[in-house]
Amino acid sequence: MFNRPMSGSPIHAFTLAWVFVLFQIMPVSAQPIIAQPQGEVILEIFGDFSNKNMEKSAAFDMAMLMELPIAELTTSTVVTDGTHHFRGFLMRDLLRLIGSNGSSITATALNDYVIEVEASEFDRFDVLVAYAMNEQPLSSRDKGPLWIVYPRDQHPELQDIRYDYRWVWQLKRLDIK
Ligand SMILES: Nc1nc2c(c(=O)[nH]1)N[C@H]1C(S)=C(S)[C@@H](COP(=O)(O)O)O[C@H]1N2
Ligand SMILES: [Mo]
Repeated sequence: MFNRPMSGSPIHAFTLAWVFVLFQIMPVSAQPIIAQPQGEVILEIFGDFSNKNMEKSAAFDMAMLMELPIAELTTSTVVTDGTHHFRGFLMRDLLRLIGSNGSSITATALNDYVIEVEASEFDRFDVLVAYAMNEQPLSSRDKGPLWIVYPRDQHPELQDIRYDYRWVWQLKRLDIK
């Protein structure tokens, strides 16, 4: 029993003191500030998250979305022939940026197609919000400007109709709850 570390040891107290000092000098909120969109808003997010840049939402133009860490993926899709190279950002990086507190994400498209997805899915899989396919920007005539793309070739369990309908193209809005 004598060689067990004692909870009141000086090192432990020192560590606690250091953590306390860190909290004093850190900014109150470690949340990144989301800038105001300068261009056309192409994605707007509503609901249960902490980091807004509008009164009730977080609004993004394309330039802001392209500042997120770039994620790439080559996969087949259910609506095109062969495989394609997609570039965009990870849905979970976007949710982290806005400080999402929700467990359910509802995605809405320009044609008012709506689908609800569990937020934990975006931690389990590298789901992209793509803005380019085969080095070309996605246009709104062709699934763009934003298309939710699942890594379907990388995970056989995603090759399923239940996931096919989560590939929302012409994504315009997310609601978090
Ligand atoms: N914006 C938008 N995305 C959508 C849909 C839609 O109607 N609008 N349909 C979903 C469904 S039901 C499927 S199976 C896949 C493929 O749909 P498509 O074959 O009509 O392109 O896209 C999904 N994404
Ligand atoms: Mo479908």
